[in-house]
Amino acid sequence: MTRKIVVATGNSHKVQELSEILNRCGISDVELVPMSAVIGPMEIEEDGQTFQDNAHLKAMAVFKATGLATLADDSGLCIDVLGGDPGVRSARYAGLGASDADNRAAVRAAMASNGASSSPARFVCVLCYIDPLRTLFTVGESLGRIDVDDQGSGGFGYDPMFTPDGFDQRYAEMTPEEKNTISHRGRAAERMAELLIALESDREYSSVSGLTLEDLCRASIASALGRPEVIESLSRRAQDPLQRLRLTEVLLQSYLFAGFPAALDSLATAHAAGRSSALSDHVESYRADLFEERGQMLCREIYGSVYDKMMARFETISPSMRSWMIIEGYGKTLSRAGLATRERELCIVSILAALGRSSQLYSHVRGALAVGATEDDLEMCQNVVVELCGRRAYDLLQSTVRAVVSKAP
Ligand code: ITT
Repeated sequence: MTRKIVVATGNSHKVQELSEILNRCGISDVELVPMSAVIGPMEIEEDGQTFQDNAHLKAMAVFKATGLATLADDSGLCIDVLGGDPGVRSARYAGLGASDADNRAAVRAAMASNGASSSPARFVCVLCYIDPLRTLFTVGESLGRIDVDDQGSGGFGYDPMFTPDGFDQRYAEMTPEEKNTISHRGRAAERMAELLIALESDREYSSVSGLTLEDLCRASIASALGRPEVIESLSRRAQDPLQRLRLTEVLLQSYLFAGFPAALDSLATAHAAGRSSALSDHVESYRADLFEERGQMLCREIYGSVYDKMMARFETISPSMRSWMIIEGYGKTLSRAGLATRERELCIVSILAALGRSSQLYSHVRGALAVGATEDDLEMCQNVVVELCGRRAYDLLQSTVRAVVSKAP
């Protein structure tokens, strides 16, 4: 069955390039639909300070308006002699409503006033994907050089001025396939395709990956209980960037339940045993409003009809704690790219069983089922728990699962 993803852009070149790239990456069951075909043109104020913030703003606006899975692209050109300009203002460097030719002329004028006819530069693209269960970000860059004259007639925007490193042709002189293979958008979209394929089907993922969901639950418990030998062996098996990203995410989120020192120790252990470069770890710019928004969305997804009651109760106990939980916990940490919500919840269930936190465990078993986990998934958690923590934790988890399932509508 073909899934539709709305592309939150008014730039038809982006839709075309993204479609070609995702197709090439083997995502054949996805149809990218321009937002104009679903809701018509929409004004979205791009007032973020970073590409990431703007990509999120666009994706969130269209996701809210349509309720459909949405992909947004924020991109631009950063030129060294202009101190990184035009950057996030690339589309409106010559003013709101400026054409591509106007913007190129504005770059030419700015470079001339710096006495430069050429400069190192890079294109950056941040993609943000939002559906009801997750928010994913990927980033791609292409390094090269900007010259003030135009050459070639392909592509769009600053393509006639940009020569990527290792080539002597401008982007505008390349075929779409040549550009898409090496471009910032190509890189970000390839990475997004990897995540979408991996998160869509755990089963498929497990068969090509060294780390299964069971292993991620093991890593969670090992982080909370301080079992470096388990983390070492899992880290050695996390070969490719996607596996490292998933392991890192599991260890990072363990801080919410086991505290910073435990999470930091396990990240250090995983890093040392990984042999390769740093484990993948993506620092998002801190935006409390953004985290609050997506935290509320995720928390509501997990807690369903009890969400409002729970929030009201927290408000009477401690408004600060309520806000930390939503902003820091759900919005900043548990909404990050790399793991599906169901996977995050099963890892949390494993940790809570290991730590014997019975009332939180009850909520998260219910939450795991609400975001698509099955009773088989919970049985898998029980097996991991008995393996690493013994009978007592296993009994707690088993009786909790029974209690939740018996109360399910
Ligand atoms: P949406 O916001 O509606 O997606 P936009 O074109 O305004 O469309 P951005 O705000 O992300 O998009 O600005 C991106 C600008 O950066 C774009 O208009 C070009 O000027 C430039 N740009 C981005 N990717 C480019 C590429 O592959 N080739 C040439 N110029 C590019």
